[in-house]
Amino acid sequence: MTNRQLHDVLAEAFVAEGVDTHFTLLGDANMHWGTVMAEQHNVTTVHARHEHCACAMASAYAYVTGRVGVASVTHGPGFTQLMTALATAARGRIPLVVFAGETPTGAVWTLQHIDQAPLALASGADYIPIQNVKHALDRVREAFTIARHERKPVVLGVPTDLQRVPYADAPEYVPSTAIIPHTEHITPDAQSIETIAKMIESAQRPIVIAGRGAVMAGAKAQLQELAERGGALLSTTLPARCFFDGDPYALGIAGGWSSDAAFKLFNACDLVIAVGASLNGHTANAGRLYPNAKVVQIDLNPEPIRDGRVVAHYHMRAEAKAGVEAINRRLSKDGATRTGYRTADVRRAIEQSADTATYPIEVGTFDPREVVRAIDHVIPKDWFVVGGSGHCAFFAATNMRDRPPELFASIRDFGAIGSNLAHAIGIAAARKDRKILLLDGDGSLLMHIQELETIRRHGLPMLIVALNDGAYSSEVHKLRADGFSAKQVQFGPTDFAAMTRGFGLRGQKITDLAALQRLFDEHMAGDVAEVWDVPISGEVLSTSFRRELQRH
Ligand SMILES: Cc1ncc(C[n+]2csc(CCOP(=O)(O)OP(=O)(O)O)c2C)c(N)n1
Ligand SMILES: [Mg+2]
Repeated sequence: MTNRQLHDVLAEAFVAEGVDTHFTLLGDANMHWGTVMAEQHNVTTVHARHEHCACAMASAYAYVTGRVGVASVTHGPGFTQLMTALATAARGRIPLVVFAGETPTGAVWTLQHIDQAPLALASGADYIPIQNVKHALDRVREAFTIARHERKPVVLGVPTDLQRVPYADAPEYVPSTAIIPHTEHITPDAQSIETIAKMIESAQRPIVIAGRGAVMAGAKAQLQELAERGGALLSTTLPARCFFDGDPYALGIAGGWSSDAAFKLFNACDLVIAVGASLNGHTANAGRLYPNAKVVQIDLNPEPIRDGRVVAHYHMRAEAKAGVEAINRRLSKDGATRTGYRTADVRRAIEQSADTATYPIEVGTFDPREVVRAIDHVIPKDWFVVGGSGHCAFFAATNMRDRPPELFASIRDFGAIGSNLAHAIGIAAARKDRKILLLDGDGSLLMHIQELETIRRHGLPMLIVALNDGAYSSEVHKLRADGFSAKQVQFGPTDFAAMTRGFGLRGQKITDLAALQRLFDEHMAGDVAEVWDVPISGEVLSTSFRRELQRH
């Protein structure tokens, strides 16, 4: 094409980076590039109804595929909408490239101008401006290199007038994958193996924590062997939830969301062996979970400080499976397995760890724990489950069983509500082979409910469960604990079923949990996304809130 302009060349570069899916909201400053991406390169283009959601969709897409997610926005107000999604991606170490238009460099004044770079930088993202056609391709490669290699969001700022500059003689683009150094297989270090084996041998009450790195490495059997040899209990981070379900010594999630029984066992443990887990503030419950334990971290990229805390006393750089196998080999030399923490009493405590606290349930509502268990019962195990964000997210995460952690995502890294519908859309775009189940609170869903229209327009297959207590219950419980009225955050239930039908989807109010199987069969026959509006009691406290509010 002889009349190629910079936006054509930039689109070609993105395609050369392997981009085949793109999340956007088009405006003056990205509409030419976006149209070329969609129509000349057949890049699957998901048109969101809010830029925050486009960015959150791209983040979830990147999270589940391991590829660089791509979003694009127009300049000024299109860009300022991104802040929460960018901060979430930055904290979640999500590789992302955001194509952001900038106002024209040649204009005296433009209504929508704002200095975009400081905003991006404040969110934790990088900002790379393209200021000259000659360096444009280098900047694109740099953006993808940083996103891939450093696992962070990078914004490429491209002024609209520069995008229209003819660039017929652009050189061939060399993608970032051609220049990123190949990471050699790391052989676990013999000295580290010996040190860790000795720590295990001298521990009385060790616990293994598996993170997403362990799940991705497929290290379940190796970790179970390690725990058995070392007399350790097993636990997971939230992203690795259910990894050891069915094992009698599995404690469930480590952290603020631990059961009371698990929390007590963690409190008394003297050694934590974390594998493929960053040991962030959630997992360590800000230092409260295992205050007296020595901590060993086995990870490809061990980081000494996370969320303000020194995470471990000893690190071994290794891939999860290879590292654990090496320790198992060393432990197997003397043959014996240790009892350690695997006593009959502990096993009984784990068996009895279900939350049985009772609460008054208002008429016409359900106990959220029962709701999630009933939903878990009817949803096939091969569905992809997306977690929510408010108080109710705890119930959704802890009442589902035996689900592959590879088919679970809960991106909570900035603690924002409102992104989960967008996450579910990004995952639906990434995993076309799966049906998606999203469980989210009424407040979070309403924050970006407009994306139901995106779901309908793109025909995305999903079932959304609105855990509807008509309130920001997270705030309800905290305000009450602080001695305040909760009225300011209790709005009453929204009719999600009617609203969803208004968007052209199926909507169903759930009045009987026994009817879920029939409703599920109807949903499958319907072949269109659906929202189940489930009235839940706002009175049931999560285990984590019960513990936290007591500390208050
Ligand atoms: C973007 C954003 N705004 C506000 C908050 C504060 N906040 C945390 S949880 C929550 C309530 C969410 O309500 P809902 O989704 O219904 O869940 P519930 O707590 O009621 O179970 C709010 C407002 C936040 N975390 N993120
Ligand atoms: Mg709510």
